[in-house]
Amino acid sequence: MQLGKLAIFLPLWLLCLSQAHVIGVSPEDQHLYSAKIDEDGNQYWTCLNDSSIKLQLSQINDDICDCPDGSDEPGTNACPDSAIKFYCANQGHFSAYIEQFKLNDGVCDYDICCDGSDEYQLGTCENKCDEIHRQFETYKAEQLQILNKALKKKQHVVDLSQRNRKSLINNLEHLERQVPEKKMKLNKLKIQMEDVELQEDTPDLYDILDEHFANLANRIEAYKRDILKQDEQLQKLEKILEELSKGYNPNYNDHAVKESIHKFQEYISNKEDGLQKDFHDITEFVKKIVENAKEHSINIELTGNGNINNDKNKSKSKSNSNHYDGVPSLKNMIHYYFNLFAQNFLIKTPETYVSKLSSNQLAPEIDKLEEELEKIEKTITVIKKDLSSDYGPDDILRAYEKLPISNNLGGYYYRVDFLNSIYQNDVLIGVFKEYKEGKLIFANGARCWNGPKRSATVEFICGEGPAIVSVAEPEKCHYNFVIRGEAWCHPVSEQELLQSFEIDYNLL
Ligand code: MAN
Repeated sequence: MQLGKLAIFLPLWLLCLSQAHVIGVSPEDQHLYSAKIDEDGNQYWTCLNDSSIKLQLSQINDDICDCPDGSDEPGTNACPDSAIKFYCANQGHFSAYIEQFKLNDGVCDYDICCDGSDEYQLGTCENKCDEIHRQFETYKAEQLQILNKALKKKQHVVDLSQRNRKSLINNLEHLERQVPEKKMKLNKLKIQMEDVELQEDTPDLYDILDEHFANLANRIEAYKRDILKQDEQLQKLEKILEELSKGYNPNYNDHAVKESIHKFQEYISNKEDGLQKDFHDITEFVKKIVENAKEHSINIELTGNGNINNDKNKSKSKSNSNHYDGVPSLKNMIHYYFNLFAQNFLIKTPETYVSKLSSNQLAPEIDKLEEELEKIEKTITVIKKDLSSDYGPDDILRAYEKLPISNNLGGYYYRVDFLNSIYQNDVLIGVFKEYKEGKLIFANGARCWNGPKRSATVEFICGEGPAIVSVAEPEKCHYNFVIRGEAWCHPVSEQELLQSFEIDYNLL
């Protein structure tokens, strides 16, 4: 089918005829320069950014700027402010775009247009793409070899930073595990301390007992006086009866008198010795009991059933229990009731058992534990902050944490301790502040004479290292460091290599 006939059936805007090759335009964009046909069958073209501006096809690349965006002059330098660049095909190498002002200026810009097409009007630049591409391939191979070596070294650095991170995490976990255990121990000690303090503050039960015993002693003293009085009267009575038994006249044969005297003599012969010695020293004795009780109670330990279990007292209490079988002596009675009282009122249950340590012994232990805990918690905070800090991709700076580097540059000895500080001879340039946008920031260094505090920015480049390759002082006492190292290398694309590639013109 002929194109003219097709035009009858298709809307005009769809009818775009293929246009001859437009110089300066890439093959992908050639379609933008296709001719359009108006209602009268005439071919035309419109500016790319303004379709109201209709141009003849011959106005494209006619060295006169017609379109505001310069799109009608892709192959000339007629539009000075045009953003449009000239396309070089660079067959055998990489196609590229060159600024229009470089077109046909008599200079062969082989670094961009290796085919010399930027000088197409003069035709003075022969195509050097084959040679340039050969050079590029050699450069690429060298660079990739260096880079692969560097990336292997980088992997070791990454491994080291991961190991450093891991050990930090291990340390954190170890410390975090200690916290609950230590807190529990501290709590226990504090509870013990409270109990001990309470115990120490509580009035001594034995002092209270002492008072009770003193009352008891007074009452016993009163009984004793009564008994002594009665004893005195008894002795008087015995004396009367004794005199009667010696002086009565047996010849009167008075049966009642004889019977009474006989019973009296029987009474005298069976009579026991005088009063016990204990009985005479009641006050002293009660005092001694209280003292003994105090002494013994200190050694009291608890058994599971809450009974007194005092080894020292075991044999005593056993022998004492034998005494309770008979008529209790005053001494035994006091002992018995004291034990009973102590067991019922003085013994604490095992749950409320208090430490044998005094508050003076507990306090330093608590202080020590509190200090330990505080130290641990501080370290935990520091580690957590460290772990959440940005140390670059793959945490790379962590690998250099304890590996400072140094170099003599411009008459100064520089020492960079990555996450710590930078020194110029013995002058502090700055302490590590942060890692920001790929750079290390150091601040708060030694103040400059009549100037600010010293500070620095550290940038990194890929290459053999780590090494300080340059130090500049763009402003007074602010320093720019460049550090080179494999850790800052990364795989590169062919396009990136092309950008760093430099032609050896001697070989052309
Ligand atoms: C020293 C060095 C220099 C700095 C001057 C400022 O000489 O730290 O880098 O510029 O002091 O007085």
